[in-house]
Amino acid sequence: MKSYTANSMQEAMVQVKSELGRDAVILHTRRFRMGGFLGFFSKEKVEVTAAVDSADLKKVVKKTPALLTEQAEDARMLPLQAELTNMHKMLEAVLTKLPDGEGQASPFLQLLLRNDVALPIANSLLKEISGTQFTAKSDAALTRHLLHERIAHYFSNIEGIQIDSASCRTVALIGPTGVGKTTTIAKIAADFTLKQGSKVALITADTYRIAAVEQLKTYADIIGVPLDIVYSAEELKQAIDRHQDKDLILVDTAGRSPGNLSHLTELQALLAVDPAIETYLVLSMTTKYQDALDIVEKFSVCTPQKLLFTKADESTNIGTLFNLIYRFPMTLSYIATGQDVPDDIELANTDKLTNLLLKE
Ligand SMILES: Nc1nc2c(ncn2[C@@H]2O[C@H](COP(=O)(O)OP(=O)(O)OP(=O)(O)O)[C@@H](O)[C@H]2O)c(=O)[nH]1
Ligand SMILES: [Mg+2]
Repeated sequence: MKSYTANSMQEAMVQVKSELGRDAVILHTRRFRMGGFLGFFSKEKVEVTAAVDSADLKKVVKKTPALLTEQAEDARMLPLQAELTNMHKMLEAVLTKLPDGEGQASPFLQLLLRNDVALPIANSLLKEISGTQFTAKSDAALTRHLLHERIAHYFSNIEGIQIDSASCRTVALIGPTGVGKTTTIAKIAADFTLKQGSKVALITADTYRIAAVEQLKTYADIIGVPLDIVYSAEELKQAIDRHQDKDLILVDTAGRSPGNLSHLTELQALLAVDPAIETYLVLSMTTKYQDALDIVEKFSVCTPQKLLFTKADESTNIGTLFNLIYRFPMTLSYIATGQDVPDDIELANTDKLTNLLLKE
C-alpha cells in the first residue's frame, strides 16, 4: 500500500499506474491544501492511496463498493463515474414513482409524457388503471384499452351553447389577450345565424382598443347581426335586456393578463351585472401548462362555467388541455382549429381528444 501526492488526480493516477501497474487498487483519495502563508497562497494537492491487487485486497474492495476500482485507474473516468451515479439516482427516483404494473405501464408513461401530460398526472392516471384488471402481466393492448377508457372519462364532460325557444341565452367569452375570443365569437355567431337560423346579437365590452370594436363590427355586418358597444356594467345590462327577443347574445370582452388583478376585478364586476351570463374561459392550445394553470386560477374570480380552446391547428399536443381538465373538472365546449370564420370551430369530441392524447 502506498500514498502518492500530486497536483491533480490525473497526475496522481499516472504515478500509481507507473509504479504499481494497471492492476493497482485505489483505496482512498483526498484533496488538501499545502504550503502558503497564514492560509493564503496554499496549493490544492491530491493524495491517492493505492495498493497492489491481492486476494485479500479484492475481498476488502468487494465489501466497500464506494471505493473506485478499475474505473479509477484512469482519472479521466472520475467525472464520468460521478455523472453515471447521478443518472442512476435520477432513474431510480423516476422508477420508484412508477405505479404498479410498471412492466406494461412505462411505455404508456413515456407516451403520455411525450404528449405533454405532466408527470404527476400521468403517474396518477396510470395508477387509476392499476386496480383489479390491470397487472404487470396484462398485455399492452389491454393497458391501452383501459387507459383510453380512463382518459375518455375525463374528456366526457362536454357541452356547447344550449339555446331554447323559450328564453334568451347570454354567453360571454373571457381570457388572456390574443387567444382568439373575438374570432371565436364571429365563428359562433355565424354558425347559429347561418346554419341554425337562430336570432343572434353581439355585444362588445372591449373598448380598450379602437381596432377591437372595428374587428367585431366587420364580422357583425358580414353575418348580418346587430352589435352593441358597451362602456360599463350598467350599459351591458341594458343591452342584454334590450336583446331578450334574441335566441343568443354573445358578449366579447377585452383580453386580460392573468397577472393584472385590477383588470380581472373589473371584468368580474362587469359580468356580475347579470347572473344569467354564462361565462366561457378561452385558452390557446399553445399555452404551456404552468401558464394555463395560472390563467385558470386567476380568471376563476369571474367563475367561468366552461372552457373553450383555440389554435388546435398550431399545437396538436393536448396534454395541457388534459392536465387542466384532470386538475379542474370543468365542462369543455368548443375547439377552434384555425383562423377561418366561420369554419374553423367544432364541438369538443371525447373520442377525438382521447385518441390525440394517446397518439404515438
Ligand atoms: N391559428 C389559429 N389562429 C387563431 C385561432 N383563433 C384565432 N386566431 C388568430 O389569433 C389572432 C387573435 O385573434 P383575436 O380573435 O383577435 O383574439 P382575442 O382573444 O380577441 O384578442 P384580444 O381581444 O386582443 O384579447 C388573430 O390573428 C386570429 O386570426 C385559431 O383557432 N387558430
Ligand atoms: Mg378580441
